[in-house]
Amino acid sequence: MNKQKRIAAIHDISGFGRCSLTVALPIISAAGIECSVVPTAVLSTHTGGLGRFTYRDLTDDILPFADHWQSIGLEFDALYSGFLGSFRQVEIVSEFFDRFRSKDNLIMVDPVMADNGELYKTFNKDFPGEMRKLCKKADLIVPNMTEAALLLDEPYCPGPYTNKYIAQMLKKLALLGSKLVVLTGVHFDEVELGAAAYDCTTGQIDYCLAGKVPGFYPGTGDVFGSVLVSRLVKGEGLQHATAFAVEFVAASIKRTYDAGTDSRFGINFEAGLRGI
Ligand code: PXL
Repeated sequence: MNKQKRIAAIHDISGFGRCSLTVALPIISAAGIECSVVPTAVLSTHTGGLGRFTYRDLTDDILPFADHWQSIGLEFDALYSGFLGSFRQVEIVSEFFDRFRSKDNLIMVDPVMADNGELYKTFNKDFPGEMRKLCKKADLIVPNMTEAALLLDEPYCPGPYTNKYIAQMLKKLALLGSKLVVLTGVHFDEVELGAAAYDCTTGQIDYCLAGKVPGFYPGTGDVFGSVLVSRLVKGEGLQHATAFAVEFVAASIKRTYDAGTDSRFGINFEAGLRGI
C-alpha cells in the first residue's frame, strides 16, 4: 500500500488570473497528492497588469496555522513556497520551514519577485536580499533568469545565453545553500525555451527545452513549480521531472496562444491535468 503523499503550498490566493494557489491546488491534487494550503494573502487578481487589485494580508495567520497543524501531528512530503508579500512574511515562512522540516522531506522555494529584468512593482530593492535568506533553507530553488540575477546581485542578461553562462549561474545559485537548482527562462536561441536542472552533489546539469511561443504569460512559473514539485514527490528524478514540467508548461502556453486568450488571464493548464 502506498502512503498518501502530502504537500503544503505556501502562496497567496489571487482570485482571478491563474497563479499561485489557484494553480498549485488543482495541479498538486490532479497529480494524486494531497495539497494543504497556507494562504499568505488574498488578492482580487495577480499584480501583473489587471488594474487595481485588493490585497488582504494574512501574515498573522501563518504561525497559528503551523501551531494547529503541529498539534494534530501533520507531516509533509514537501513544503512549497511561492509569492510572499513582505520581509516579515519571508521570515515567518522561514520559521514554518523549521517547524515542518523532516529528514527526508523536500523544501522547494520559488523566489517569486521579478521577471523580464524587473522586480515586480510591489517589492522594494532590498527584497532579493531577504529572499536569499529563505533560499538558504531550501533543498531546491526554482528562480527565473531575472530572479537568479537578483539573488546573485548581478546585472540581468536577457539572453540568448551560452551553456557556459547558464552553468556558472547554476553553480553560484547552489552556493546560496540549496543542493538542487532549477533555473527557468533558459534559451540558447529564439526558437526554444525551457529550464536547466542542477544537482550540486553530482555536478550534473540537464537542459530541458521546448518550442517557444510568443507573449508573456503571468503564472507560468507557478504552473511549472507545481508540476515539478508534484513529480518529485511522486519519486521522479530531477531531470525527468524538469523535462515533464517544461513540456506541460509549453503545451499550456500553446493552447492559450492558439485560443487567442488575453495573456494576463494566465495559461490553460486545466486541459492538461488529466495527463499529470
Ligand atoms: O505568479 C506569480 C505571482 C503570484 N502571486 C501574485 C502575483 C504573481 C506575479 O505577478 O502578482 C499576487
